[in-house]
Amino acid sequence: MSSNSGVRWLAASLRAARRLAPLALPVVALVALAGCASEAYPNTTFNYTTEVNEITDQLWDRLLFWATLVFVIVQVGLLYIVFRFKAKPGQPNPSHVHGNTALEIAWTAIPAVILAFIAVPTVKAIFQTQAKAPATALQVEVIGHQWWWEFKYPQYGITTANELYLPTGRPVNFALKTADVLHSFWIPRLGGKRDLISNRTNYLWFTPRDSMALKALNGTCNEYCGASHANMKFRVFTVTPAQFASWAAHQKAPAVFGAVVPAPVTPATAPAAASESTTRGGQVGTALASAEPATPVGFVFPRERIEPHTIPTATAPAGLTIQAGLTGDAERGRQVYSRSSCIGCHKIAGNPASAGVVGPNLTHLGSRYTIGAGLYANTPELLALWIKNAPAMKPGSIMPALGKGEWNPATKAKVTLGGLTDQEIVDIAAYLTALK
Ligand code: HEC
Ligand SMILES: [Cu+2]
Repeated sequence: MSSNSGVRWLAASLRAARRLAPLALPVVALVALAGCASEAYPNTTFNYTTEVNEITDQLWDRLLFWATLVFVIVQVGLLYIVFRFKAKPGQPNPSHVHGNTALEIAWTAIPAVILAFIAVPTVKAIFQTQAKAPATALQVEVIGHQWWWEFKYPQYGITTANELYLPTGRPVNFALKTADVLHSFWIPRLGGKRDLISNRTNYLWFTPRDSMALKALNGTCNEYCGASHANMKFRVFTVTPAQFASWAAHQKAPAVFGAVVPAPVTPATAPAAASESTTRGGQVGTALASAEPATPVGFVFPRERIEPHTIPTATAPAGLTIQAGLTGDAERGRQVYSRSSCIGCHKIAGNPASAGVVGPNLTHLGSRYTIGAGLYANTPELLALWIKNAPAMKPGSIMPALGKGEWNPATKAKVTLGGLTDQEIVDIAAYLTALK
């Protein structure tokens, strides 16, 4: 490229840039807004909700400052040289020089100084965010599974799945492990994404600020882990220490079975179904119409505080349906559940038959808001469809299709022997919904 065509190209570029100039201000404003408006961007990580995202954000601001400074200086120098030394007609070739010690020392030393300005705060931030957690921290063991999250609170003897309760004002120390492949644990609003690595425990700790009390937050897997990686979500509920204590005390105990209000799975028969029905057997045997459990359940995150961006919106796949008009019976569901394959994979404290550890712990499923690792709302209808054919609801699901006549991708055959009828499924859904 001759120097003339280079200059022509630059001039054309400048003309194009001038045409685009009016766009510059809105673009800058948009980028700036994206960074600060946490209400408009409810999953933003650029806010100070824990020490970890504060440290990270301050480091980022500092790097951005130095990077911008260098960029501006380099560009101004570049443009100056381009215009000051452009070829003029009749001008002789410039003289060639070879080496300039002063210049070379300068352009080695200046970047070294700039790097020091970047390296010192970076290394400091690494040490701060990798430090050992305070001894008083709440311990939470996080175990990634294809494709769901197991949460254990060893200090409280609690095992749960896909919904994490965190008290504010107390450091929480996550011990991150995986049961299979790599995963990555991230709650954007609280900051501090960290990987789950096979045969190793990673740690991450932070303290949700008091201002974060009573918030529902999204959590995701951020390391590609197979077919349903994108469906491996979880919810975080930040609560006050007193609410946490109440929740934890109840989670430790078996579910209160009897707070059952079996809504019909399909709206068709709603009025008729609601009027009959009492629980048969069961530990409690309260009337099904009564919404009040016999024993008070612990604190559950209030539904009205759940903001739209944390409510699952997935709908059941076309073609997967449950026969209309069936009403679930929780006690009958308990019996069917307790003699089905479920018990080999799931644990329900208080149901001695059910001691599996392959799938999520279902002890208090009725007080969770989501199923399928945050993919679906926990409604009796979606729960029934999930039990009928989990792989159709979530590609690759390790939980097999269990409804009679359903296609089971694992065996490449239709479910026949031991397949559940729609009535049995709806009964099991009523049982699980009753586990508050
Ligand atoms: C072979 C093991 C296996 C069997 C059998 C099994 N499940 Fe599952 N179940 C799983 C796994 C694994 C998951 C997690 C799937 C996911 O989210 O990717 C799961 C998820 C669930 C969930 C959603 C839980 C949550 O918090 O997201 C429910 C409810 C459930 N199973 C109920 C049942 C019932 C009821 C039965 C019996 C009719 C049953 N399962 C049989 C392995 C099994
Ligand atoms: Cu994952």
